[in-house]
Amino acid sequence: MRTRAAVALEAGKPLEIMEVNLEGPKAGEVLVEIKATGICHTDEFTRSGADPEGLFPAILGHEGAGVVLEVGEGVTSLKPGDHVIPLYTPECRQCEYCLNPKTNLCQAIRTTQGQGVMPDGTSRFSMLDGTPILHYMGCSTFANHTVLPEIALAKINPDAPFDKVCYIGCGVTTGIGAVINTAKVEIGSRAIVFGLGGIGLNVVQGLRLAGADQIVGVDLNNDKQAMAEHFGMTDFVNPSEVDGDLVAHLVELTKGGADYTFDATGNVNVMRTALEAAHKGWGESIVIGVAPAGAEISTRPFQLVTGRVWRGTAFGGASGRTDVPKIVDWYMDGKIEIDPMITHTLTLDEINKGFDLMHAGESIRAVVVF
Ligand code: NAD
Ligand code: DAO
Ligand code: ZN
Repeated sequence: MRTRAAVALEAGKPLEIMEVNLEGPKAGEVLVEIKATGICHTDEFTRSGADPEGLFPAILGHEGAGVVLEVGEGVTSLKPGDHVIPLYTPECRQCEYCLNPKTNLCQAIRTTQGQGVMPDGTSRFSMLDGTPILHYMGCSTFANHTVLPEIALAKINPDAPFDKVCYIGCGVTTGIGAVINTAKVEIGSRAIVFGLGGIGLNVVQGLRLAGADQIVGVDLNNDKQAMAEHFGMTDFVNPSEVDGDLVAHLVELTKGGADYTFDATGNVNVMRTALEAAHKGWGESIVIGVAPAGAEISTRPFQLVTGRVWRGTAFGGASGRTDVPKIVDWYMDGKIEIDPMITHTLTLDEINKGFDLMHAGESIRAVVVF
């Protein structure tokens, strides 16, 4: 079949909207009509050329929602008409990683996914002249239709609005999951969230859901304060307005350091501040942000000797096929909020505007609706 897609032809260039060929689903695969997709920082990391593992030409996008149109041979858990969210972290429920409750990093299709191809080693997308186009993060949601492995699709409530729940495909789950699955925050905790963007705001609402008493938000941009307060932030700190040492200021504000701190900036200096602002003896710091290629974190080892813990999280520690449908239900039941974070809605033809809004710091999430 043919479909319309935003194609990343070369690193650093705007995406090009074009008709592409899409082969139907092979065994174990599913054809999905994408109805909406968020534009995330990670798409920009790859589009811009900053991602050393970025491959081109490719169809980017990994935060989508849509409807199953056709299933390949052997697919048993999905049928045409099912509503789904693509998963860049799949859940095969059989590999050594899926069988270990300590991780969500299913490895069943890891190698081929990283190479931009389906598990059989080939791409389903090509240019009209036959040149192959690579998949991205196993999802390629910047296309009106895409093909995914069955294990990379979460079946969701059919009443859920695509233009909102697509955000659960990355940002919402990453932020809330970091609190609930990775940190396992207890009621009454004190927490600090560094970076109040698309991920940090969801950490803030995850902390409110977990019953944290104090939720300190840290951001260089004062415009982020009002939205973060709406989602549960109790104190706001702009590091550029703090006299003296930021760690000392945060330790004092949280009466000895926070039980939990979260980096949602991707800046390794911020990651160090986050670790050192965690409480001596028990404070845990969770790294969510993805740092630039080659960047390294450092601190004095004595920070760990004296009981602070440094931990990382991918996709909020969520096992997608199991957890994503539950998070969609939380949204449908009003337990979590998404709508105010979808600040812009665009057509596929306007997708490059979504990246401009991100650079200008004007959007939390821009969503393309097909
Ligand atoms: P964003 O740009 O929307 O938000 C980042 C926020 O950090 C902005 O509000 C910015 O003003 C603030 N900030 C920047 N530098 C700062 C500093 N020095 N001190 C305080 N605040 C600062 O980005 P996002 O979409 O929220 O993503 C955040 C990070 O999470 C990115 O690195 C992204 O790649 C990563 N991410 C990780 C996962 C995962 O599974 N671990 C998933 C998705 C995204
Ligand atoms: O299993 O080795 C692996 C890869 C897991 C990929 C996890 C990616 C999480 C961070 C990327 C940001 C996603 C938007
Ligand atoms: Zn697995």
